[in-house]
Amino acid sequence: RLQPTHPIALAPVQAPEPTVDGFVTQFLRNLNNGRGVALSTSTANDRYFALAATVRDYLMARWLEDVRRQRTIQSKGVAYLSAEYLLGRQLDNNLLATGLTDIADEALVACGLDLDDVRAMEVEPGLGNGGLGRLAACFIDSLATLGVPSVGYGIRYEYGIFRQTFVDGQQVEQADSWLALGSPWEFPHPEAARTVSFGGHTETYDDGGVTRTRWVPAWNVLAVPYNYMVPGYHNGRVNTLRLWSAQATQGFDLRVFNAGDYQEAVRAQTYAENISKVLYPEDSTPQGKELRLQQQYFFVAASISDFVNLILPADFDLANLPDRVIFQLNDTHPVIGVPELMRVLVDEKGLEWDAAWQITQQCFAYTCHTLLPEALEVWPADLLGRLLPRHLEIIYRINDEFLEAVRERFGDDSERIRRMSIVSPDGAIRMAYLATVAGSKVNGVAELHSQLLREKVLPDFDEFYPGKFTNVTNGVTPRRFVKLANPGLSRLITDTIGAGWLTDLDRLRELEEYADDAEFRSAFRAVKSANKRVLARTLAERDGLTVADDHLLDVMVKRLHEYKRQTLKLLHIITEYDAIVSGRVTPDQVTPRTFVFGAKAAPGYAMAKRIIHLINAVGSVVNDDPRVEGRLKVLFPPNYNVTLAERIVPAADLSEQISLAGKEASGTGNMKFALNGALTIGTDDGANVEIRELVGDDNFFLFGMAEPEVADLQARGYHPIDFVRADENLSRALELISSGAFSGGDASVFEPVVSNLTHHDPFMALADYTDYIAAQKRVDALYADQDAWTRAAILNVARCGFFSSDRSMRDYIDRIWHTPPIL
Ligand code: CJB
Repeated sequence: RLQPTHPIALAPVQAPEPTVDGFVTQFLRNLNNGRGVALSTSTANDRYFALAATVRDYLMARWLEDVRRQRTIQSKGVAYLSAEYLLGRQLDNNLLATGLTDIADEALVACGLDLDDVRAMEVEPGLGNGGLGRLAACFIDSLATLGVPSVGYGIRYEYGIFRQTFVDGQQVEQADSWLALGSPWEFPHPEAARTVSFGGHTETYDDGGVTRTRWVPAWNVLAVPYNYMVPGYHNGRVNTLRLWSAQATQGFDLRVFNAGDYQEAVRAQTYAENISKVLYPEDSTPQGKELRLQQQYFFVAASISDFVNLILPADFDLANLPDRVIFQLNDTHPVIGVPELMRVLVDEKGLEWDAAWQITQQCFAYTCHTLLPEALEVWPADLLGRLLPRHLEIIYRINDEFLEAVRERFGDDSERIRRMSIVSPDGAIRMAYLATVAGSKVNGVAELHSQLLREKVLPDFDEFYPGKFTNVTNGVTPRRFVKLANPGLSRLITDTIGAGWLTDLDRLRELEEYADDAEFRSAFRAVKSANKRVLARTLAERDGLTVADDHLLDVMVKRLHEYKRQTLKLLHIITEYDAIVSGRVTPDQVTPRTFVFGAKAAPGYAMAKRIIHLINAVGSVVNDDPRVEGRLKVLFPPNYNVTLAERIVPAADLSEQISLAGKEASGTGNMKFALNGALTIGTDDGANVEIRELVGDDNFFLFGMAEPEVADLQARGYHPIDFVRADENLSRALELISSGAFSGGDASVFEPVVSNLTHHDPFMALADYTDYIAAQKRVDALYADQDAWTRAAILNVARCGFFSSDRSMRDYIDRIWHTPPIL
């Protein structure tokens, strides 16, 4: 215990003065002392770092206090385990949280600088692939805003999601070296590194008459924590995100180096550091790669060790662990944490197996984010056994005892045992089953998804564990996706219903009555137009693209995946184009539309990459065809990311959420668009169902088969060619692609896409085509009546407050975590 005597050391940490003078002083101090440069000689990067440091300085006192207090109170908190956090830029978010945006703006002007120029220096940390990683980022924002004690645990990938470029319309991936100029938001703590072990074997030994097992690993790496502040909105709360970076236990081998074998000297170091080198760019399709399992165990083992050995007091009675923490498993990626906690409790802390299992079952909960069977992770037993031999033994024992309990309940039903076994018939470990057996709760991410999860994916488990399954519908943070992304709309809302809605998003309901107010409607439309101009500027600067004025902005941004059906969108565009060039309609008969795509394809997903190529190919033909008279435009800015989403979402008129029913677990882009006043054209899938229920059928363009119809058609036998024959527009659109119209006459280029659709069409795009086109006609009709359209858009905003991630967090707290806010 420290015994300081100086009064300053005794006082709480002081934040700088929240005034322009205070800000300027701190900023210059950071520039001079932190960067070692004068204002006059500083670079843009120096200024960005100094500004970030200044914002940090304002947050620091609260952060230190919140950490100190939680150490003292030791109240129950959330340890959110996620392999991905797709954070987006930090500067504006942190300025917003502290309420310092205007002061910072003025302070920089007073220094002869422009906040926008400094802003532009920030590189977003792309430490996630898509929805799952972005959800984790929204959740930690909401936890801080609600004042819930929580730590986000994850991996500090040296390279995040790849940077996408297009070369001749085809995706080319480049490494995302987001750390090249350093990161001003992180605090490394090498002294708090945890050792994480791999390989080797297990052995039993006699411990005073008791036979125990221990793991004798073959190699270790160090997990070095990097802490990030997670500030709540205007509540003074600052939580922590702790990302682990892999480091060799020893640096290079000096002996080997001196002998001249430089590569060999750093081999072990390189091997260790590869663990946190790069984010796997697969979305919804886990790769059975050894390095990926290493990553998963690496961050989970470090996190559990951090919590158990560093955060808990030394004399903590581990029987009480469930009163102190809930480890939330964000999909199956961290599920290896289950046998790890068992190993720690039994092998390291000496607890009896049964007691440890009791504790473990209360300390985990599992969120499933998918229904695609190929996305449920399984690990071959030999791989797992080679890398984590003790964990494999523990998994086998968990499985044996679980199956014994199943037998007790249902008798020796070998079919059921085979279905429910954590170990599959071919010896692979089903991580979703392990998570379900170990978790106190299992949740899906939207009502429909949770229902299908229970009924179709894990029905045996639902029967065996009544009450274990629950739903928490996803949400998005209104701070980033309304306030920061759409300042115009935010101002209009505050001017209309007053402040306070940003942390109480249900209050948006108060806007409903203004849907019929002509003045409000025109203000609302003006905001949308202004947002389109901002987007136009962004795309011009970023990609040299031009956005026409007065077009309906029709947007589909999300990962490229066949189940999401970007091809269906493309077929609509081609149909519109074909109608004009074939002379069936004149250009002035079509609604002027700009179609915006944003999508990355997993580098190994050949079909997805072909579809990207096709979108670009269709775009260049449509955009350059004078017969279209500019009434149809296709824009596909490369490298869609959080920063670009913040520009696209507020500008959109129409949100495309057109996955095959039963495939999109939830979607969260759908929520962001609706909250920003875009209307949705969508299937009855994921959270679309709940959006439509809330906004009303009149304010949502529903089309396509519902999930039971999909299942029906599948059962009857799906023949896409029948749908081609039944709809001339569809056959013409496909024919146009096949003819080489979008590939300079070379019919072979997109042949695989067309033949896949006409012969297989695993996600039934062709079956939903006719209804989709009909729904697009309803879009055109409503858009022609701007008052009616705007009314519907306003009602979307007013009725979507439910989709705040603050509500999601409250649901998790009530249904799963039982971790009250500590304010
Ligand atoms: N999701 O982003 C991913 N990656 C996966 O591996 C599995 C699912 C998405 O998670 C989001 C957050 O829950 C969902 O909204 C989305 O539907 C799902 O595809």
